[in-house]
Amino acid sequence: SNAPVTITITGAGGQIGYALLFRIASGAMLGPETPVRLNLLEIPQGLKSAEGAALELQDSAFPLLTHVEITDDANAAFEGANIALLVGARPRGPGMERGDLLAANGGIFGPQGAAINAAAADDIRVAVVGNPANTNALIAAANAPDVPRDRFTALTRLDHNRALGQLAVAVEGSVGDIRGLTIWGNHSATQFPDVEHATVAGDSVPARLAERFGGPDAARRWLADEFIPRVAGRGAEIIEVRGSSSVASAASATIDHVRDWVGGTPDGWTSAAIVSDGSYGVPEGLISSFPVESVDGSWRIVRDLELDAFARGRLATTVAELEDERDAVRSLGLI
Ligand code: NAX
Repeated sequence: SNAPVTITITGAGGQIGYALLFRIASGAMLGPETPVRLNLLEIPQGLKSAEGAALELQDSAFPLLTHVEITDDANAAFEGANIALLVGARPRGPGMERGDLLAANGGIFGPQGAAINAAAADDIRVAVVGNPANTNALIAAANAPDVPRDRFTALTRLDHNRALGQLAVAVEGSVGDIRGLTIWGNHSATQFPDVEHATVAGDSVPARLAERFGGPDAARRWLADEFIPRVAGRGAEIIEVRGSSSVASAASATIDHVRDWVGGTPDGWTSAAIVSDGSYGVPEGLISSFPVESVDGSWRIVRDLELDAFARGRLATTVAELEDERDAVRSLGLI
């Protein structure tokens, strides 16, 4: 049988951690043939919750789960890690300025990057979920000079999946028939969910929307005034309706991201925040969401998509925010 894959999960005692662990142990992320070892990293006050989850993992008797380790020591947690899911982060507290938030997260993602550099396996793949995810990934990568930059990614798959869900309703299609959707930029309110190249069961999505809303101008208004704000604001909507932030959908998107990264994207492109090589004018080195395919275990940016003036404007706005965050963490000495 296959050798076990070691997966480190930070913030494993939290909400998303709880939703992730059981799906990973069941084989949803790496498939039914791959045994998994779980290393759970928490801060001291989160250890009990992680221990409780570990007891329930034992009680679930997952045949693929070979070992669970719980620790508050980052070097121990990333020892031999093949996959790292960085979920634990410092949320914005009352009265906290952006600089304070970035500094607090620098204090988490800097040392975790260094521990990954020191202890992880050569094939380490990192997915940052904790917010601000893109910039936390940038900080971790900057502190792991021996790890190839392209191993550090941030999650925009939840935004992608949210966009699929909204679009399926609008075109009266099913999410599984939609291709060619992209989330560009930052995992934040400035993100740009782009349907210009999307198809549903082979039909052009913009054409279907024009039919549905009574012409291309009306379709464009719906995209700008309803669809984009709904997708970008979905996190807030979930908090409003549910009384607590997205958890199971965030875990599910994390599973999708890693499953596709390791296993490929035979059904066409998806979205992930990866280090920019300068494509589409996104400054090199920023961790920005792109249309990506996974080929031989690596993300590749889908090239040569035509962006119209609207798309270029939206992309410029979200990239400017990423540059601001990068400049802020640079001036704080975090990268
Ligand atoms: P919780 O507060 O339930 O869990 C966070 C856990 O992280 C806690 O148990 C805490 O003790 C632990 N933690 C804090 N600092 C740590 C450190 N230095 N090392 C290890 N563990 C640490 O939050 P949860 O709902 O699980 O959300 C986790 C993160 O995901 C948040 O930053 C949240 O903003 C972010 N999200 C990101 C999403 C995305 O699409 N990228 C969507 C969902 C979510 O909002």
